[in-house]
Amino acid sequence: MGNLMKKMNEQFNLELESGYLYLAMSAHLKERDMEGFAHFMFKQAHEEFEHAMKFYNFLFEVDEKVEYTGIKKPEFKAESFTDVFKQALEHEKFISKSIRELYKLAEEEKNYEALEFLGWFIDEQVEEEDNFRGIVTRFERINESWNGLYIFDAELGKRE
Ligand code: OFO
Repeated sequence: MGNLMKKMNEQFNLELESGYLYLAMSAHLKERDMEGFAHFMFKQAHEEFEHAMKFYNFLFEVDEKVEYTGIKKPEFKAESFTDVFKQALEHEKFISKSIRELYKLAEEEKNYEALEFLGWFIDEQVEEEDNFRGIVTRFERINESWNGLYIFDAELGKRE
C-alpha cells in the first residue's frame, strides 16, 4: 500500500471516529433531554458513516485493502450546549485539514482517480464547516437562555 492509500485508509478510520464522536455528543445531549440537538448529532453521525463508506468503497475499487486501525474514545468538553457544537466545528476544521493533506499528496503522486474522488470531500468540508459555524453563531446569540435553546432545539430536530 503506497503512502497515499495508507492515508486514505486512515481517513476511512477517521470518518468512523467522527461518527463515533457525534454519536457520543448525541447521547450527551439526549441525556439532558435536548431531543432536537441529539437528533441533529445522530444524523451527523450517520453522515460520517456514509463518508467512511465512500473511502471504504474507493479503496476496494482501486484494488487496495481496508484496515481497521481502532477507534479512540470520544473526548469532548461539554460545560454548555454551545460548547458541544463549538467542538464539533473544531473537529470539522481538523477533518478539512486532513482532507486537504490527502489532496496535496494525491497531487504529488499524480493520482488522478484519488483527486477526482477527494474533490467531493473538499466541497463537502466547506459545507460541513459552514453549517457548524452557522449553528455556533446561533448558540452564541442564544447565550444558553432556555427560551432560545428550546426554540433552536425544535429547529435542529427537523433535520432530515
Ligand atoms: Fe466527514 O465530514 Fe464531518 O467529519
